[in-house]
Amino acid sequence: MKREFLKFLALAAALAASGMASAQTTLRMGYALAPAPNSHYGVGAGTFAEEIAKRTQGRFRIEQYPNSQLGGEREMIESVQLGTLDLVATSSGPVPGFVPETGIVDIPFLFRDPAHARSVLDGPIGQELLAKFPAKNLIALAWGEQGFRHLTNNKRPVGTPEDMKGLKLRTMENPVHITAFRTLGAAPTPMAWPEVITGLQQGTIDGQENPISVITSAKLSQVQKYLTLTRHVYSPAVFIMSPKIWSVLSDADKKSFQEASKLAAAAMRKYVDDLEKKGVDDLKAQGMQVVMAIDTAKFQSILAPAYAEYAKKYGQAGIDRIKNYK
Ligand code: EAX
Repeated sequence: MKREFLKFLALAAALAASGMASAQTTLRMGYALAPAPNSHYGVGAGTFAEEIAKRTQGRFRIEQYPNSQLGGEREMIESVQLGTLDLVATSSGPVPGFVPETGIVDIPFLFRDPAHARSVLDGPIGQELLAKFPAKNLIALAWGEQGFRHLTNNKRPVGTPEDMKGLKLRTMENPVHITAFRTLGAAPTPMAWPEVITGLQQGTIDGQENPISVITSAKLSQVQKYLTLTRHVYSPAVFIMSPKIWSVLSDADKKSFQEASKLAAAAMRKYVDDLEKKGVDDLKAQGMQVVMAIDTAKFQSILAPAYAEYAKKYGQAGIDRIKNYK
């Protein structure tokens, strides 16, 4: 009898162990654009999935939900907050609505170049911002990237701030961007990304602004005639995870998720770098009329009242700390 019982125990333990070994947790990750290789998000999510599988010996599987199929970015972040979605790779657009302090990185003409932005976001300033997310029931794993944003529209070639007057311009649902475009004299219309292409087709908006990565991936050359390389603002992305999942991960798994997100961000940045080189030529070949540069100082001087507002909101010291960061 005793022997039988021990046998039973051994069997139960073996079953449990084999069950454990094959147990796989599937996590869902949403993002706005096409899967790899057709967008920087797709490439980032793909890298993330591979690295997680490798680092956790397949215990975690990342299932991708591209092309806004789980909603706009604000909705996806809300779902992550509620725990009905596990992960999102998103632009910074709606993020200040959740973590207001992050709006500081959306200030126009703040970053000189990608190297400056990347060193700020990967350094203490960027990490301090990521550390603000848990208080809002979100875990920010790492900053990713979209590139510098440029203006597209169907009305006219925009070369000067005057050309922006009255343009019905879709902006992200981002208070910093809305202030900037209002100050420049455009008519900013905040709108979730999934509505933008229809809005451009139907003429409810004249234009929008996004990096070459997004313009290319979303095939905006089919619905927009003019492109101006304004580089008016750097566009970060961020990998966000639900605390519901994060809180039950072992320390080793947490480390794997953080490392995987950093490699995913690196893959996004490389993709953006490659596109910056050839993307504009491709868009020209697709028929877009391109204004290659603007007088940045002129735009900045018109933005003076907006800069005063940002200083009041985020503190001039914090803004200068980013500007002067080396
Ligand atoms: O996340 O909403 C936007 O303009 C974003 O830059 C884009 O959808 C990619």
